[in-house]
Amino acid sequence: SSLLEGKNIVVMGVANERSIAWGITKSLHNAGANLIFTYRQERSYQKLVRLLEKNNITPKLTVSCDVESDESIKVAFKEIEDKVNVIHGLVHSVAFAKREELQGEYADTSRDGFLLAQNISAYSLVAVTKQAKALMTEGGSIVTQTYIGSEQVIPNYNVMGVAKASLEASVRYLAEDMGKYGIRVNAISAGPIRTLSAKGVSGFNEKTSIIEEKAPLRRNVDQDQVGDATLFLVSELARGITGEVLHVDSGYHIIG
Ligand code: 0WD
Repeated sequence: SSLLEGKNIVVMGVANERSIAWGITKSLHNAGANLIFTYRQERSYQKLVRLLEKNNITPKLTVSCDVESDESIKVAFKEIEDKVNVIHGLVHSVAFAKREELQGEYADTSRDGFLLAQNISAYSLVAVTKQAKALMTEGGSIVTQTYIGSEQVIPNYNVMGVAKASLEASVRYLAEDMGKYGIRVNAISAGPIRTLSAKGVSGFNEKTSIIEEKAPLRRNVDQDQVGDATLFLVSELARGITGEVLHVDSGYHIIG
């Protein structure tokens, strides 16, 4: 399809082949988008370059961006502005919490662990939206990735569940702010998917077997399903949708 022909889309958060952002990359590429990637670690950059080569995807640009730093975000978007000028979409697929705070009791969360999770997993969307807005002069669509741990108590998800609640509230406030500029802001709430980040949360296997047992579709979701749903939200097909959290979880969230 050519849903995104001629559109410049920024993708943040490809760490490796298992990353949700990699599933998203394939969907956006197949829809004809020009892709701009941001990465944090050198290791991820190396992996990304190899993955892109292997899949015959030529990136429009690849820039370093650590969302914990305003300076790094500023420099990254300045480079995007200089080399690409107008962007039409941004995919935010980054989160972080200390491993020791993704187990045991939420009540034991430290102040700095709480703030770190909020900083990288929630505030970062606010910071990048502000920068992206300046380059979305033809309107645009911003999509972030959340998880049901924001709505319900999911064992061990703890500090990240609270950060995702903050992320989802940010999606709504940002949607209101950005709407007048023709920019939509939405989230996808994916079911559990085995990735590098997911390994940091204790009891992951349990989560996927509960989906197979209880979700209406009786199977887990994968990166490609999240990729296609993200493509929908980025594209004009979703032009009437903003401030929404779209569950891509085999229907698990409707089951009591
Ligand atoms: O089950 C899952 N895996 C689910 C994940 C279910 C529902 C939602 N999600 C969310 C995650 O919470 C996250 O927001 O999806 C998003 C992507 O997560 P992922 O694909 O599971 O994880 P991973 O492959 O580890 O990618 C996360 C990226 C990594 O990229 P780099 O290049 O840094 O290795 O987020 C990155 C993380 O390191 N990240 C950062 N990127 C920029 N600046 C930062 C940072 N400060 N911290 C972490």
